[in-house]
Amino acid sequence: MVQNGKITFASALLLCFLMLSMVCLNTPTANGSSLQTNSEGTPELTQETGGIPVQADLISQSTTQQNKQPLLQDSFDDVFDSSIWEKIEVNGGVAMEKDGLLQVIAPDSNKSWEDWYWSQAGYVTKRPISAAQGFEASVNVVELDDVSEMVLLISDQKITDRDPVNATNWYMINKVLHTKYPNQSLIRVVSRIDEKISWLVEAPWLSSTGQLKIKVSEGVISFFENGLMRYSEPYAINASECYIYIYTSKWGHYWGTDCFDDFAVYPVSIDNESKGGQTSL
Ligand SMILES: [Ca+2]
Ligand SMILES: [Ca+2]
Repeated sequence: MVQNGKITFASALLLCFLMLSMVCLNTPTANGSSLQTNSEGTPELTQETGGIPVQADLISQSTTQQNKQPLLQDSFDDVFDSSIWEKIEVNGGVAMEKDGLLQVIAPDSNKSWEDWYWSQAGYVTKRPISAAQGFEASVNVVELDDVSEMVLLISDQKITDRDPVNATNWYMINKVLHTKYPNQSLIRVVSRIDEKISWLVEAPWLSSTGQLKIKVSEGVISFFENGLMRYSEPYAINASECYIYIYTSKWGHYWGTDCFDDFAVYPVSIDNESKGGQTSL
């Protein structure tokens, strides 16, 4: 009987834990008017135990761009290039090049996670890129262990004084450090078109580090994490040009310094891709 009692008690504990886990998965929503990239209402959260990347069958072919001239490129060699970038620094966030990296620094807000104290730090391109002609924008996340998330975002609007997700139209892919819930570190693909947010992918990340890439080609936008295609759909921003953002957006008790490196934007060559031949650009 004692043995059964122990088993029953352990089962009850396990059940309580599972129920608590389910409750915890419902990430709270940010207050106020600012749109934030929380996970509320995202059905993909149910995939947390599977560890199977969304659309894992769509492994991207290695899109090495060694034969193409980049439209933009920065390896962040300690000097801010004002011909390429403008800074996003909101609520004490700081973007700074150091040690050959773009460091994004989030202040200690001295508040709890639930207080939803947000800050942003990073870069946005000074000039827009032609979405009509297509491009591949990529950046490496080389460190993510302090701030909340590392974001690659494109938008037809340039915002530097608020969270860029306030823009009316954007697409993003981001790695999300979610240490409040163990094993809930995520890769996300999210869009906002005409103010309507769509949570397109939310799945366990491949790694805290690695390349984020957005490709726009022939009216299709595709998102890659560490070379794995996570999602693809028709490109829906009406504007013919877009700005490219790399930044962190942090909330609550997250603070510290994390790093990007090796940003590049390449043209896409339709002829090159379809024929596999050499096409001058
Ligand atoms: Ca560098
Ligand atoms: Ca760090």
